[in-house]
Amino acid sequence: SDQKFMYDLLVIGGGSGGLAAAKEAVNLGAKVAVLDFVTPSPRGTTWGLGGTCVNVGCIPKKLMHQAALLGEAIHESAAYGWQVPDPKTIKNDWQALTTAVQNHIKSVNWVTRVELRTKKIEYFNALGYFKDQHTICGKMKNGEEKLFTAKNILIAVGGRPRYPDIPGALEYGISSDDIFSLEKAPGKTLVIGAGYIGLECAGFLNSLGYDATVMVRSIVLRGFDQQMANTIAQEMERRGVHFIYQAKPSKIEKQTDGRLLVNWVDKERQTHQDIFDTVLFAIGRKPLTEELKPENIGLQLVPETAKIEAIDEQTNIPNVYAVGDVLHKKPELTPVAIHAGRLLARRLFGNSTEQMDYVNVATTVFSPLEYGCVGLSEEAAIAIHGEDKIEIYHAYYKPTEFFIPQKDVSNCYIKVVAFRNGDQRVLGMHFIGPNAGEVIQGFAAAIKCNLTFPKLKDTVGIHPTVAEEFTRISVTKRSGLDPKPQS
Ligand code: FAD
Ligand code: NA7
Repeated sequence: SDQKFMYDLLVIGGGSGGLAAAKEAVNLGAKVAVLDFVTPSPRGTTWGLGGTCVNVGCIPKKLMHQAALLGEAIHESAAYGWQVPDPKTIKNDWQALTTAVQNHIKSVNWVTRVELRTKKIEYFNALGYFKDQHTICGKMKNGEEKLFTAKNILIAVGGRPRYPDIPGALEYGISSDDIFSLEKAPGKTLVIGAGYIGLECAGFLNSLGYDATVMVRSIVLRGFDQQMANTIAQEMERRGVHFIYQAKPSKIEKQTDGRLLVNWVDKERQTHQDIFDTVLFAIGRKPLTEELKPENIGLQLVPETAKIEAIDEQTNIPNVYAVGDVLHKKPELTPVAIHAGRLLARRLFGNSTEQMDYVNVATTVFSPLEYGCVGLSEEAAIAIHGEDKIEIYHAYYKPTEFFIPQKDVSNCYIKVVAFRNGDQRVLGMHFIGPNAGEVIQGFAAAIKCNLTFPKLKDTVGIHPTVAEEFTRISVTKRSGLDPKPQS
């Protein structure tokens, strides 16, 4: 280890990317410290070590989604012979749910703490900022400051939910930082923003029995295949989620009864209002880069986003690196942060030259009926390669398990985007239906191995599954033939 510095690697941010890099670095013999600090949300919510995914992201989100799926299953089970009490009398207990979710999170926080100790990664509950390019000042909870020096510094500070600049937003609104530990049941909820976080929250709240409304400024799920995105919204609407399109909130006021009066403006500039118990903002996330005092070392941020444009995770300051949600134009996903952090540590301390591949990363929207995808959307493929070069295959399908409870199959839909000629390489796969993430993950590996459409068709399905529908797909959009199941 370099005698000039206290550490070989100092990581700012103990979330998905930072912890993965720290663990890999110590495994390779480096001396490592991690600073992690959670600034309370505007309504005062705070949490432990591990970052967004564990505390206020993927994990609590998936657990609440699971609670929603179980509620659905209770209703279906009668059709399968289960003698359940009248489903209308079955209710979810919000306190019991949040307690179970929070207990799981606390156990993960604890395991993370223990793992850092056994691996001899030094952990400090301190908010870090740059003094110079090798020195970080860490501010502890009690206000005390401590200096840390390191040969290499990794920025893995992630981001936090944004709030709009309208009266009442900060005072009365909440975000995904608060919902998973909310003491009181949310009641009638307005979710503002139609990205994946907004749709997921509105989806599980509706399924848990709360009146949920999504306010959409422009389109649903920007960046995703728009036909798939609209199908997801249609399915949510069918299940009772309300959508207000082309609307922007303008004011939130608290009434004497404690409920929230929300004003919004439509595209004709007409003002509307309604009363909600909870207003949840899911309008995107802002990176926590300004707080690092980047000006102290001349660290460049992208002006429009305040994110970091790194080349192979290296910033414009050679010994300062960045991974995860702070990276400009990279997918904001936990496995992306982890993979990039791990590979970076191997390059820094393990003589590796392997670079992170950010292309064709699969993802899933855990809406009530899930949407999983990998690769290009229909519109992106056409924009990049031209309509003549692209073939779109699509199909509606009927999951076997939907028949007995007579579940609606109208939005179970899949799509394959491929080159029309040559090897007919598959460029994108899109799946709406049960267990979408489980379905898409394996196909993501196939795409990484240059899956072609003939190879997909030559794959023997597993019957009866929903994933096998991809091996049966044959109708092209171009043909105009009916993509509905013919049986
Ligand atoms: P984070 O995990 O955010 O960690 C950064 C840490 O650094 C935090 O603990 C922060 O408090 C701390 N910190 C910040 N500034 C400082 C400082 N100056 N000093 C010290 N510490 C600091 N991804 C998926 O892959 N799948 C999902 O299903 C999914 N669902 C999500 C659902 C929600 C509601 C949200 C909000 C996110 C979800 N994500 C999901 C995204 C995922 O959580 C992030 O991509 C991931 O956590 C990013 O990791 P990171 O290491 O960049 O940052
Ligand atoms: P996203 O995916 O950035 O989506 C934000 C949504 O909020 C999107 O529908 C926006 O509409 C909408 N939005 C943004 N600003 C406003 C304001 N001021 N008022 C109303 N609606 C607004 O964010 P998420 O929170 O879902 O996800 C966070 C990140 O995780 C995201 O960047 C993903 O890459 C991963 P728009 O389409 O801009 O009109």
